[in-house]
Formats: sequence, C-alpha cells, structure tokens
Amino acid sequence: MLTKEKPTSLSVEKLKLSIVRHLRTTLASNEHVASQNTWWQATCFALNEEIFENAWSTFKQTRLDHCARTVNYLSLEFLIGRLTTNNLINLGLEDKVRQALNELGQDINAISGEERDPSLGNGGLGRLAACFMDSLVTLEYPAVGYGLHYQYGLFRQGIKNGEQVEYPDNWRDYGYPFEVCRSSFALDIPLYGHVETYYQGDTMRKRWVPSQYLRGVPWDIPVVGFEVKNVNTLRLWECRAVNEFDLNQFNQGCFASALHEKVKAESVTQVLYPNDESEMGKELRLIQQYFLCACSVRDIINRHKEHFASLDNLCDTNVMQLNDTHPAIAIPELMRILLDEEGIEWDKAWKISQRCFAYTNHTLLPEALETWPVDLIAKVLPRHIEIINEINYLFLSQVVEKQWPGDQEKLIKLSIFEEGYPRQVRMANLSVIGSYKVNGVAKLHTQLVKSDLFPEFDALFPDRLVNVTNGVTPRRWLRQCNPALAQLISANIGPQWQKDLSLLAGVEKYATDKKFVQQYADIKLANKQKLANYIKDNLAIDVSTEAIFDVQIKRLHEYKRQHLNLLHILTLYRRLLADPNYDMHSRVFIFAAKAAPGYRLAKDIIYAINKVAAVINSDERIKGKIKVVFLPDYSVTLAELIIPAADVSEQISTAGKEASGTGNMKLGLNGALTLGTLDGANVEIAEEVGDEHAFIFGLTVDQVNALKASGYRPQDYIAQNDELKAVVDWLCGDKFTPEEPGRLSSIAHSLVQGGDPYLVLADFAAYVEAQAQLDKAYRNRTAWLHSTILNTARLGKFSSDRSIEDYVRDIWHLKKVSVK
Ligand code: NBY
Repeated sequence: MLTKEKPTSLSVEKLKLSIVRHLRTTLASNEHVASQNTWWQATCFALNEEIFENAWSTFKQTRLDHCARTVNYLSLEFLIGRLTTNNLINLGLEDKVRQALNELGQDINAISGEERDPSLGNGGLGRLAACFMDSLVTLEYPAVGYGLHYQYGLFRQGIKNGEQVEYPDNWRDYGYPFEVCRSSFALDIPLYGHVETYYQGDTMRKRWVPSQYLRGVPWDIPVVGFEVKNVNTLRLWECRAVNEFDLNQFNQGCFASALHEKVKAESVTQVLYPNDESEMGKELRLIQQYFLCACSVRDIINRHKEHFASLDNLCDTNVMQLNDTHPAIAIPELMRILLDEEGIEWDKAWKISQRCFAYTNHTLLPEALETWPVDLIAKVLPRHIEIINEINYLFLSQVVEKQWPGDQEKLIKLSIFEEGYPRQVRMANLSVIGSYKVNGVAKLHTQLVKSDLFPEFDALFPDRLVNVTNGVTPRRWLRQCNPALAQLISANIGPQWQKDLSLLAGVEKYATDKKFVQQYADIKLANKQKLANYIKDNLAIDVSTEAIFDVQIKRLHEYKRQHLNLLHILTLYRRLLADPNYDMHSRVFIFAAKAAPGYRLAKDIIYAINKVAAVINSDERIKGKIKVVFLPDYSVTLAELIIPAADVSEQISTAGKEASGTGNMKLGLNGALTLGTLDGANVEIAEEVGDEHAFIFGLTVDQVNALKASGYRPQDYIAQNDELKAVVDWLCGDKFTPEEPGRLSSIAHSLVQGGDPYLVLADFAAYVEAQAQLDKAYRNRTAWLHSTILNTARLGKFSSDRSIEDYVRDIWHLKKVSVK
C-alpha cells in the first residue's frame, strides 16, 4: 500500500455507479458503446465530484482562518502534464478506480492514456511552476496559480527527413474534463488610449482613458493535494472580445469584418510563445503579459475586498511571486490601482506594492533578459510607462544618488531604462526595484546573480537577494513515473518518503543489501525494456537493455551543448571504425528536445543528431555497439517514460549558463548517474551524492571566465587534438548527408569561425575522458548499482516540498490551512 486512504474516499461500488452515471448523463453515452476516450472523461468527472467539493472547503477554510496569507504564483507558463494518474494518486483512489474500471471491463492505463498532455509551458520554468503547485497544496499552504488559458500549447514536434517540423497542439480540442469555466469571475481589462490629468480639490490626479477592453474569463483547474483534503486552484485566463461581433457590419453583409474584434481579442490567449531563453519584443506578447497581470491583480484585490475595505493591508493577505520577469508589468499595474483608483499617495502606495511582490530569476543569459521598447509600452499601456518613469526617477535620485553621489556609470547601469534606439525598459531592473525579495534557483546561480548580474542591487539592498534551490515533486517524478521503485522503497522504509523526501536517506543502508540491490536492478531493467519497446514501436530501432542508456533530455540550446554529446558519439564511432575490437560497453544515446522554431542552429543540431543516428544505427560494422535515438515530441509524458529507464544523466552545459536544471534532479532520483559540469544544481547534486558517485568534468565558472578573458581560440583545441579535428571535419563534409554535402557545416562553423561561444571545444577532451571513466565504471556492476542506489538515497534535498518550505520561511511567511 503506497497511499493512505482518506476518510471520505469513495468505495469501488460508488465509483462504478458514478462513472456509469457520467457516461449516461453527462456524456450522452452508455457502457456498451462508449469509446475509450468517453470512459476517460467519465472517470475524470467521477473524480471531480470528490475534488471540487474539497476545493470549495479549502477556499472557505482559508477565509475562516482570518484570510490566511495566500501566495499568488504569477506565471506565463504551467507545464502541468497529464492529471488523471496524478489526481488518482493524490486522492488515494488509484487502487479503487483501477478495480472499478476493471469490473467495468476497462483498463486504467489505457484510460489515463487518453488524456492529451496539457503543454502550457516551454521547459524548466513552466514545469517548476507545476511542481510548486503540487507541493504547495500537499503542504497545505494557501496558494493560487495564475496563468493563461492558451488554446494551443507548445507545438507538437514531428521529425521529417531528420528535420523538426511543428504542428499545432490543440490540447483541449473537444474540452478538458479537469477544468471548469468560472464565468462569474470574468473581468474587463483596459488597453491603449491616453492619460488625463484632473484635480480633486487641490491634488492633481491622473486617470487612464483606455480606448479598448478585453474580457478575461477564468478557467479553474483544481490542484489536488497528496494525502490531504486540500485542493488549490490553478486559474487560467482566457481572452475574449467584450462585444461578440459588430451587428451593424453583420447586417450589411460584412460577415468577416464583423468578427474582426472577436478574432483579435481571442488571439491574445491563442498560443503559447515557443521561445525559451529569449525574448522577442512583440506587441501581442506584451499584451499577453499585461492581460495575465491585470486579470490576476484584479482578482486578488477582489478577493481581498470581500473582507477588507482598504488595500492598506494587502500584503498581509497576499504575496505575488513573479515567475521570472514575464509578469513584471504587475508591479506598475498594482501601483496604478493604488494611485489612480484608490487615491493613495505615492509613498504609501509604493510601500504597499513593494511588500506584495517577490521575483524569481531563472537566467543569466543576456539575450534572455527581457526588455521592451518604451514606445510600445507607452502605446499599449500609457499610464504604466508614466508610473515606471516615476519609479525610476525616485529610485535613481533617492537611492542610487545617495549611495554613489555623482556616479554616472551607476545611474546608467541601474536605470530601468536602457538608452539607445529604441529606448528600452529593463524588466529585470523593474522587478528587483519593485520586489521585497529576489531569488536565484540554485546556490551557484544565486552567487552569480549577486556577483555578476545584480552586484549593485546587492550592495544597495543587502537582504533582498536570496537563494532557493529548485526541487521536483516526488509524487510525479518518483511515485507516478516509477511505481515499481516507489513500491520497493515503501516496502523497505515505509511510504512516508512521499511527503518527506529526506527520509530516502533510509534507503542508504540497503545499498549493500543483496536482495534489495537485485530488486532495484530488476526494476531498472524492466523500465529500460519498456522504453526499448517504445523506441522499437515508434522509430523501428532495436536497442538492447544490456547497453548503457545515456540520456540527454531538455530544450535544445547551444549552452546546453547537445552538440558536445554529438561530437563524443562521433569520436566513439570513429574509434570503432578504426578498430572493430575497440573496447567499449554498448551504449544507447537517447535525445529528446524541442528547438524554438526560429532558432536555426538549434534546428540544425536536431537535424545533425538524426542524420548521424541514421548512419550509425545502420552500420553493421560496429555491431550495434552504438545506437543513437532521437525521440520526437518531448513532453512531460515522454519524460515520465524516459527518466525511470536512464542509466546516465547528461547535464553538460557550459559552467555558469544553466541556472539550475531540474531534469538532473529527476534523473538522479530515479537512479541515473550524473555526467555533468559544475553548473546550476549539478554542484549541489554532486555535493549530496558524493563525487565518487557522479562524473563531474570540465571548466569551472572561474576557468570559463579566465579562458574567455585571456582570448579563447577554438582553433587551438582543434590543432592539438586529432580526434576532435577529424569529427569536426566530418560535420563539414558529406559523410552523414551524402545527398546534401556541407548540410551540417553550420555546427562546425559556429564552433570554429563562430568563436565557439559556449566552449564546446575547450571542454571536449575532459568530456571524452569522463565518458571513458563512466564506461569503465559501468562494467563494475556491483559498484555501479551501489552508486545508483546512493543517488536515489541521497537526493532527498531536491524535493519541491523542501523548496516550498524555503520560500515559506525566507520569502512568503505563510501559515498552513488544514482542511478537515
Ligand atoms: O528554468 C529554466 C532554466 O533554464 C533552468 O536552468 C531552471 O532549472 C528552470 C527552473 O528554474 N528556464 C526556463 O525554462 N525558461 C523558459 O522556459 C523561458 C520561457 C519564456 C521566456 C524565457 C525563458 N521568454 O522570454 O518568453
């Protein structure tokens, strides 16, 4: 038994009745004709009966506890993944629903497989938000997630002829059973127009006269706690037109243009922008951001005002966490409401506002730091640009000028505005100035935020910058994705680890227990077989579970260095061609990654991986020693299949570039050994697990900086290393693209003529050496299994429950609200 039963939980009989009732009444079907998808919907509706009642109790209980302070997690992305199994586990109903469906002639796995994965995020940032929602509710903290109800999530990826092609992801097509439209909370949001000045007695006041409104309609997705009654809310705003269509035009026969306003409004939440680590400065994206912020801030204020007449104590009832700078426009939005609508004077309004916001930074990459053209903000949000101006003026004159009198350079660097053509608003500066706490997402990252990104802010506000190392929810990333391992752990140390992951330390003593080790090994093998079957079914590639499953799964980006992995694969291939008896354990290199549609080189790297895979996989000379597998359409669901089957976790970003990483945590927990650089949370993973149980290689942040300062010359590395030269040359020729010679040369070009901005060539030799060590280590089966189990046992720190307790202690100061 992995899960405690909840006191009110339903019986198998009641569940069967409820599922059949929903088939017949809600879904106009019956148990004789229902499709698998209809069965799935009916099952979800049966669960909702339990869920929505608890959601309501949670909401009421929070009010009763004197409006306990609530964290509002503002994020443009929530990459929640499928919810069916997750909800079953968290409700403690998995076994009963399995039985109920079984007795109804249905298979629970097939039924949960009917759910489309809601991909409402790009990568780590969006998935982190989903893990945090799971932990917040499980720890019984009052929390609301605020996001956008995209009609299309992140594009689905196909591979055609080796190349990425994008298809729309209509995730809710005919409806999604776990969401409910709460039309009574709809709001109208202003845009464009101008600002008027007027006098109220002697005081000059401002008001925004917008020229357009958008309607925000909330869709609520319940977030079910594990082994608690609490159910929190993820509220996703959908944008609609205030007026359905122009009746005049319609009557004159201009049907298409009558719909113009509707189409334009609906485009705001039509599609998730598919870029990670880059901003694009488009008007529609700015409106998306503002639309989320305006709806959410208004919703929070409305909630507050049900109990309090003024907003003076808003920060006692609420905190707003900005998930990166994407929702930073919430800061001037709250200021506008306090100043213009509530009539509060500036200093007091600023104090209130600043105590409401905290900001999480997820990146140091310069191209990912958001800026918006001043003119664009002035056009869309004319009052907000005035407020940003005033915030900046007061900050520069009262804070910066006081600390560093007459220091022009400091003023230029710290200003919210970046001078130039066009003038830009720096959202990170606005976020730091407008928040009471700012956090990085891993120890190293936070250090770099303090020393490199915001050193002056750190000097001005010494207590503002803090660290909260990321984490992942053990419910989805161990219990759900690896049920056999979860079962084994529970059988030996009890099930409590699921709510307190530090208890995994209790597994350590089994790392030398013969029976346990064998069971652990059998589970890994079965997981590898399951993945091997998927690979065979989907790509028609045979892979052996005897081989090392070496996994790199993450967005495709130069800084993550999938091409370093590729260069190593080519190196092994060359060695095998030169010497068919070259001594290596067989290896399956598994990739999954989406590239931003406009990121040329990233797409070229995907193409290269696929072309190399085709050649290597069909080369009989190497006797199957290497297989290369690119799994298309990486998603949360696919991650749940790959992670439990991995032997090796590739975390090979250039030191200083990956803020944290969270896949590294998931893979380690499931017993993959990390092959990684000292970057992001890898540093803390190695610290926890011990250097002997990971493969750490490559330049450190300091060495990267020193090398760059001394004038990095990639050609020198090629000149000194024949193998490296040979594989880079391969990319320039026609070895892998006989029909298109030179088609892979863009990669070689970026590494040589392009200056190799992410030091792939500088780390190549160390990487190849670490791979050789790993190959050797894998062959000592006892030692490898020992390390593997220690990874599971020692990574308890990386639960998102721990991250949330850090946020609560250092930033949010929430109290638990238990639903009885
Ligand atoms: O956030 C990731 C970091 O790269 C990773 O190291 C970290 O573990 C994770 C959670 O803290 N960042 C990330 O996923 N960023 C994005 O997805 C993203 C999305 C949109 C935009 C920028 C970045 N944007 O500008 O629109």
